[in-house]
Amino acid sequence: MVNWNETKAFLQERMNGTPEIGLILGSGLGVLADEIENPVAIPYEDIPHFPVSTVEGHAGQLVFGDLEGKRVVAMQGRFHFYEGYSMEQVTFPVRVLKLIGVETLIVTNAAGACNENFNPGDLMIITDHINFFGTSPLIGKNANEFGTRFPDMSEAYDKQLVKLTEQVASDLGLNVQKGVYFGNTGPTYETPAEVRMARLLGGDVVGMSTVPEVIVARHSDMRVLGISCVSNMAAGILDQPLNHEEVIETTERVRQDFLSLVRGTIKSI
Ligand code: 6GU
Repeated sequence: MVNWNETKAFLQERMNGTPEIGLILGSGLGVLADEIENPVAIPYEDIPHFPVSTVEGHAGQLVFGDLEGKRVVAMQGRFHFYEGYSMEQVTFPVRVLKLIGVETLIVTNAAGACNENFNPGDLMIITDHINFFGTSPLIGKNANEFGTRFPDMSEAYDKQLVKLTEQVASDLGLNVQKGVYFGNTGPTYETPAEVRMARLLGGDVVGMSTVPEVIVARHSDMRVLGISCVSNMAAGILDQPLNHEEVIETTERVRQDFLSLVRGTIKSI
């Protein structure tokens, strides 16, 4: 078992005030952390018990500071199950955020659309998810200090935060989608048949993250807001192959809208 107190004490000695909001920034969305004022950045490798990030383009640090007048902490770079991290490692930072005072978690990702009405570049407010990882981060002895054995998931994504974010989008003149995030392990993108399945089962977008973190966040009763950036149409929808470069390029194109939406939402929380 992990000694949470070592991680907690280490961060509390260094952070500049208690963060109310935590942010997990997905592929290409880590730039939001660069906008944090009065930043204190702590590389993951310096934090006791923290897994260490491997993927390029992920800075791999916690950034504490102020954003839109709120105290925040951002995870610049996350841990993916497909990288070989255990579910416990993938979700370790979420529990750390809980321990240092975070009450609201904003989780972001790049995802592929299986809903044909969506377009690359769309932003989607996550209303619910489907855990298709074939496992759960909560398997094993229950961590009673965080939450109950059988957590309720009937409102994994906070309805009030969904509403608030919709309002912010409307005020900014941004057209946003709402929908269900279908979580797969990756690292392959889905086959066209798997994309049809995801759609048939109720998914609007497919991705390789978010679900484990949200499960652990809800276990400890954090309020969750999820935002997907639709970087591409999922396989078989368009007559073209998928590539990681397209995912990165599209994310770069919608970066400004993404930043405005998240900043606006943080301001009005
Ligand atoms: Cl099409 N699938 C998954 N699983 N993750 C993605 C994606 C697709 N596009 C971006 N991320």
